Amino acid sequence: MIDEIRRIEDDARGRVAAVDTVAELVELDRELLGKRSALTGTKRQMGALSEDERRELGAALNAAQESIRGFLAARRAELEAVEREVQLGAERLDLTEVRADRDAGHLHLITQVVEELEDVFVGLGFTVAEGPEVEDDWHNFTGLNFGTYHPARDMQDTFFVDLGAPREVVLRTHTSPVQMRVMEGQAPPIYSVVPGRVYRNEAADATHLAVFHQIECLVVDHGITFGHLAGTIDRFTKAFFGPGYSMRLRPAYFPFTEPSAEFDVQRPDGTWLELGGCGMVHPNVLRNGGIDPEEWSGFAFGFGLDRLAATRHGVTDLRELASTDVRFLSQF
Ligand code: FA5
Repeated sequence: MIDEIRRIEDDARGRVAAVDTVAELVELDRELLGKRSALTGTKRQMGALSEDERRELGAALNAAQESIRGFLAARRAELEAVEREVQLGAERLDLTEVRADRDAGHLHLITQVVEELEDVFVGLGFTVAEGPEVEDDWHNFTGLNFGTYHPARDMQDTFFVDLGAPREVVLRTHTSPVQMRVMEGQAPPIYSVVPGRVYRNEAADATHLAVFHQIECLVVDHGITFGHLAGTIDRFTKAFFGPGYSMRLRPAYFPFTEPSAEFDVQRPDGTWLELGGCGMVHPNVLRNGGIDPEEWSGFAFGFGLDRLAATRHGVTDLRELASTDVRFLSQF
């Protein structure tokens, strides 16, 4: 009978190896180890044997069962791996194909300009900060010294988010709220730049978009003056635009800076374009950010990145920057 068991085991090994699918293997499992299997049949004949013979045979039977289970499990693992490979192959999408000769994508002009400006400012010792695009009233307006009923709130047509109290949550209208967040998060000296997307409820035209980008700069340190502000903007304009461009500052009003100015750049054809606002950080804003205005002073500016990029690259209509036309995008 021991020989018979060995024969069953050998036979099982061959049959298991010959199976090609997991489904067939399940069938074979039942046939080899189930109630009607040859092994179970052998077990039934054990009653006629002596106790010693039964012990010997029992051990052989168990060993054979274990081996057959082992053959089945090993074959199952092999077949499952093959089936997985086949399935992955069938579902495969090749997203890696790069046609280096043409069709290769690249960063959008605005992203390129953001990265370039970050490099310039990081080189000057600034750190890059970020803030949320969905902002609360405090950071976007009130903390920046916009009085609740002050008409300056209407300088920026606001998209309100239907969340919380009425007019409490907004899509940020400028990157200036990140000034507040930076001041809340760290003590001076502060040298931060903040590029980001901003939103205003405006009709799009050649110089306006409803979703556009700004880069904000905030400096707070001992003894900062308007001279530092003007010098920084001048250096930046020359570095970014190169020869042929000049700049001017015009007196202006922003609730969060005092004095304030607007900053224009003159194109080589003599025309002027308003690029941004700037000024000395208002003492109320420093105080709201937890900074003592008796000890520290600072300047801030915020430029329109879309206008900056368009001006340098001779794009005459900002709406092109939001287009998906490859003929336009591939030029940069
Ligand atoms: C501001 O947004 C102030 N936060 C700037 C500032 C920062 C002042 C720090 C003082 C200190 P203003 O609304 O002027 O200011 O916008 C700044 C610049 O964003 C504009 O000069 C312009 O270049 C750009 N800009 C404004 N509106 C649009 C628009 N609809 N589309 C494209 N660019 C715009």
